[in-house]
Amino acid sequence: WVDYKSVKLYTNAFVISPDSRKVLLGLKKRGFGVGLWNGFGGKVDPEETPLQAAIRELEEEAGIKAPLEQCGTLFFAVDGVDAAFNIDVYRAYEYTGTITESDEMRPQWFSVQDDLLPRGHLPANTGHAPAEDSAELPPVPLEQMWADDEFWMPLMFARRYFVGRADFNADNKMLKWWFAGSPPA
Ligand code: 6OG
Repeated sequence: WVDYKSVKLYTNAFVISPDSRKVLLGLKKRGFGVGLWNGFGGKVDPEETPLQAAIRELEEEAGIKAPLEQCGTLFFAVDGVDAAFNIDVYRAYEYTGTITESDEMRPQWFSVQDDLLPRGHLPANTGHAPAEDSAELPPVPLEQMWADDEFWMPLMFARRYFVGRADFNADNKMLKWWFAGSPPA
């Protein structure tokens, strides 16, 4: 495993349709992870909690407010980088406001392909119906996302809680990883 000197707190937030068939992602337009699709998030500032940071970053980057709940914690270490990433992952099944592109992120809805969904039943659709038919949307672009995402996203879409770690070399290639989730509901 990659060694590191310190840990920095980050957030990453996903808005998901209640049937888990659609997810809102953002294309990172600058900085770390540029050109990759991801949830909305960033560094936790010293005076705020991770939940406050998650709500702030979602609003700054996508222009919307959502009742986020934490659904996972991820740990990433990159060879040659002193500070490892502790990323609290949040999800919400509803939002208010108008989804808006920002300097940092271009938001877009994707349809969640069957590979990322649990077999059999998903939890009942208790919220709003999806705004559009997910069949018309492109699938989640795993080939243009961090390599860890395909391992924990199925746990998130199944409404399970998850933890895990992934270590990367200096070229951002994922070297070693483990992920675990709470039992299926
Ligand atoms: P800013 O640079 O925008 O925060 N992030 C990662 N997400 C995934 N899925 N995998 C990784 O593997 C990641 N490393 C960082 C956390 C960076 C944003 O990118 C996420 C933040 O939401 C290495 O402030």
